[in-house]
Parts: sequence; structure tokens; C-alpha cells
Amino acid sequence: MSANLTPAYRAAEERFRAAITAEEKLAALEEMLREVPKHKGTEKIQADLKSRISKLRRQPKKKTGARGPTHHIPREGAGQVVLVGPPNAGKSALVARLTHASPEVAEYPLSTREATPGMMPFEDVSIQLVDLPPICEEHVEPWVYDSIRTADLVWLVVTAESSLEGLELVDRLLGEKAIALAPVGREGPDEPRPGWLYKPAVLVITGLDRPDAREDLELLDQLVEVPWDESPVSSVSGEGLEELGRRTFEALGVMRVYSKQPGKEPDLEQPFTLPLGSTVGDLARLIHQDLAAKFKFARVWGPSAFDGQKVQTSHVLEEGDVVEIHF
Ligand SMILES: Nc1nc2c(ncn2[C@@H]2O[C@H](COP(=O)(O)OP(=O)(O)OP(=O)(O)O)[C@@H](O)[C@H]2O)c(=O)[nH]1
Ligand SMILES: [Mg+2]
Repeated sequence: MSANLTPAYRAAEERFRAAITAEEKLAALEEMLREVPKHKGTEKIQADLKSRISKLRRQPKKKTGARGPTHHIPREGAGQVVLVGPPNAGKSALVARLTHASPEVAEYPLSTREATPGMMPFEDVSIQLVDLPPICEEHVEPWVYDSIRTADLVWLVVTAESSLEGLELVDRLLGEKAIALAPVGREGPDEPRPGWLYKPAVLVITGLDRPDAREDLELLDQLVEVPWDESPVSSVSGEGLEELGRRTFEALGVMRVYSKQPGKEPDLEQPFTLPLGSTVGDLARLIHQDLAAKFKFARVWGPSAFDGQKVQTSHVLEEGDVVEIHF
């Protein structure tokens, strides 16, 4: 039976996906419950929503002090990108410009002490950015390295004027923790050092609005050995930010797939994002565990199939596919 979920429900669901605090999550789940069509086909969804709501309500309110704040930021949206760089590189300014979050942006170094997440819109999806404290000689808290290890992608952020020093500092200090940042697609060196983590990164150069920026960039290209293919940007003028968004989406290695209910137009507003190479079965599980269990067949329109082709769970999807699951 089809669940016939409404656009209002989908919108609340998207708010849930973008929610960061427990309060925001609770509000979105309550709205999803209000908006879900009440019939037999959605009984499981309703029960699932109710149990998630009561679980969130039971959660004790976060106490500050005693055990200190938690630093782990759960992944949301199409992927999690952490901002890594020396002090004053412009990390917080990027998160402030590109998301609704408002981390402190300051002229003095070491202004950021906590991880601050925000959602960056890219076309019809959003990508999670996490502002981090700087990498510096003085002190880096161990959880910063953990955040780098668990992220999907790193934005290595340095200013145009001190890009070389910035790159050297980050390389050295992360190296002490056996972490190496490498251009996307070139993570694995020919001879990887045993026990090291090679993390894909996009090199972001800030301050493109400054008078000497372009000269500084040329110098960087001549001197740096790693083929970074950097993204120059300005958080002041906004230059380069759109291109950075596109490269980041591509670097995440995910694709957008759209769902469609039988007899209806596809929902082209709210794609699901899945790792490249995912199958119809992966999509069904992502939508709902129950849907995967009751799966009969699917029809696919788009690059991976001829129009309306009937497929099974093993069918590999492609970016832009529209999928209609029958159960
Ligand atoms: N002109 C110009 N100034 C920038 C740009 N990005 C950041 N700034 C300025 O650079 C200073 C540092 O910016 P932040 O975003 O606080 O730097 P940060 O990397 O978060 O610094 P820490 O939190 O100490 O690691 C601020 O005064 C910003 O206004 C940019 O693209 N152009
Ligand atoms: Mg900062």
C-alpha cells in the first residue's frame, strides 16, 4: 500500500534532516506526525514517529559544566565537511556566510573553541559544514582530530597571503597524529604509510577580495608540490563560493535520486542522497526499513534505465534517477 506522503510532510522531514539541536528535531518530528496522512498504509510510519518523539522527550536536557560539552556532531544532509586550518584563516567566516549558523568571526586568532555545524544549501540538497577550532602549535584538543577522522571531507582553509605557511603547519601537526590531507581522488599515495589515515580534502584559499590575492595564488601554484587544484574564495564578496559548493558536492561522491509514488508526478524537490554506486535496495532501506522488507519491484526513469524499466533491488542507480517503489 502506498503511504501517499504529502509535500507538507516532506517539508517537515527535510527540516528534521537539517535540524541540529534536539529541540529542532523534536519540533520537526511532531510536525511530521501531524502531517502524515492517517490511514492503514502509514501506521508503521506513525508508530515510528511516535517512538522517536517519546525517545527525544525522555532525553535529559544537556547540562553544561560537569562533564563538559560533547563535541561529536552527527552527520546531516548530503555529507559532513569539517573546516581545518591555521588560526584566522577565515573558517568561521565561511560557515557564517554559507549557512544559517553564526560562529564568532574575529580579527584575533583562536576565536573558535567549539565545533559549530551549519547546513550549506547546494541546488536541491544541503551539505553539512562544521567549523572547528584552529590547528596551531599552542594546543589542539584531541577531539578536533577525531572530528577530522570521522568527517566525509575536509576543507583545508588557508589565506592567500599565508597559504604556504598554513599548509606546512597543518601538514606537520596532523602528521603527528598520522593524518594526511590529500586532494580528492588522490588520497592513496603509491606507498601509503602503514596506520595512516589519508583524508580527501579541498584546498580553500580565502581573501580573494584582497588586492594581492591573485599574485599570492600564482606564487602558491609555483611553489606547492601537491596538485591541489585550489578553490579561491572570498567570504566578503562571495566570489568563488558557488564553484566551491559544486566541487564539494562532487567530492562527496554522492548522487541524488528522486522518489515517485505510483500514478503520481515524481517529487523533484526533495531528493535522497546516496553514495555513488548505491542500488534500489539501498534507496528502499534509506526511505524506510519497512519498505525494504516489503519490496516487490521498482520502476526507474533516468540515466540508469530505459523509461519506466522494471527493476529489482540489485539495480545500480545513477545521479538524477527517478524511482517508484512498489510494495
Ligand atoms: N577580506 C577578507 N577577510 C576575511 C575573509 N575571510 C575571513 N576574513 C577575516 O579574517 C578574520 C578571521 O576570520 P575567522 O573566520 O574568524 O577566522 P578563523 O579561521 O575562524 O579563525 P580561528 O577561529 O581563530 O581559527 C576576520 O577578521 C574575518 O573578517 C575574506 O574572504 N576576505
Ligand atoms: Mg573561527
